[in-house]
Amino acid sequence: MSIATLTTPSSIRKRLEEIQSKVSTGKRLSFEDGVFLFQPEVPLHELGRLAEEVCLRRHGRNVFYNLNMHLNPTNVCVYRCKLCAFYRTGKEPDAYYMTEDQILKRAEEADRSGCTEIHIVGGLPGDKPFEWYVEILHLIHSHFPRLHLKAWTAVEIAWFCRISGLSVEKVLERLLEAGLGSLPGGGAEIFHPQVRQKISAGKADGETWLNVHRIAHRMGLKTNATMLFGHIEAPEHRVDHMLRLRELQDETGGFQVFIPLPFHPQGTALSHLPKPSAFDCLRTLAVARLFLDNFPHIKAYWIALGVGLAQTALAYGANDLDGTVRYETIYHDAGAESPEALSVGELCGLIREAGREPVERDSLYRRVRRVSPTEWEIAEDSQSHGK
Ligand code: V47
Repeated sequence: MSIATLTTPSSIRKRLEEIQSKVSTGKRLSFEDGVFLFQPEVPLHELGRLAEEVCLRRHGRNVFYNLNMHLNPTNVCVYRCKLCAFYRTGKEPDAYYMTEDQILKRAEEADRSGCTEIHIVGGLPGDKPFEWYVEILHLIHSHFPRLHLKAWTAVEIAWFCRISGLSVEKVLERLLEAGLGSLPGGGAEIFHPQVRQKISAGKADGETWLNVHRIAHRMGLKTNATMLFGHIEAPEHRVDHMLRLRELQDETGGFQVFIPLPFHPQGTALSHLPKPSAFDCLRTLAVARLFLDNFPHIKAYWIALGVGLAQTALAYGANDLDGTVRYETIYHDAGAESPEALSVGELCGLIREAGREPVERDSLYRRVRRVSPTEWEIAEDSQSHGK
């Protein structure tokens, strides 16, 4: 008799075996399956093993990373999301707006150091017109056209529609003309209104978030999706969130990656809550890999998970670590203890230690070939990695 048989109730074991058989025959997990897998009685290692199997089937031993920097043009925001430690009302001494010179300097540093991507998101100040956001993209793109601009979440796009009176299509058209490359996955939080209204009242609701991505996909843009977990939500809310993403992905195919983000309470209005445990983080990543059968990639964002847990996540279904990252503020303001940045050597070392093969990608998951530390090109066989 195995240890797992001894420690797992037979009803749980039977159900887990049904799910294992569904996964190995390529059948989809139901809402109820997803909720079941979040039960602490379901052995984490078995869940992880199953998620790893799915991941290996899709990607072999490849684990992706990129060279990127963050740019948060302002921390001033009209919204007062309880989940957020980053926003300022505008009156505090540390409220800021980056100048054009500062933005260009950051972009120049990114370009000079061989980055392929800048990740741009920020607060939404009440006094800046849509043109301000367009100009930020245009400024960077006109000086450094090689840099992919992964910019503005769906919440920001919905705000731009509101302040400009333009449709989502028109807003995205303007941003594309200015140099937009893809949309990051932020702002998704938890779609279910019961939770969303409590953690991020006022900003775009779940349906609006999904609709912005739907329209972006129809226009040919690739986008990412996140889920903020480990605060006041229940397993049902997490699975509901993933189900809505899976349905939209069936419709459009435009999502590249799912990124489960553990909540960091420090400095937020929810600072009384504990952080989600390492167990919970690994379980959530593994369930995501199994449930989101139509998402190519699952990202273990090392800034949010911490380096050790992100590395461990590579055995629980994740196949992407995000990037070198520099100038991240949203998580560091909320107490994240992860380093400010990782070098390429450190990232590759983490991946190799986990028994995987590091593969540099660009923001669209095309393989990058390094000519030198700062010079790069897209490899010819690159298209196959997007699927
Ligand atoms: O939407 C904010 C989350 C997100 C906190 O697309 C917090 O490749 C935890 O979306 N504790 C922004 N999480 C980050 C994000 C992201 C990160 C990396 C890669 C990509 C991608 C997207 O961060 C927000 C929110 O869900 N967040 N505050 C907090 N206190």
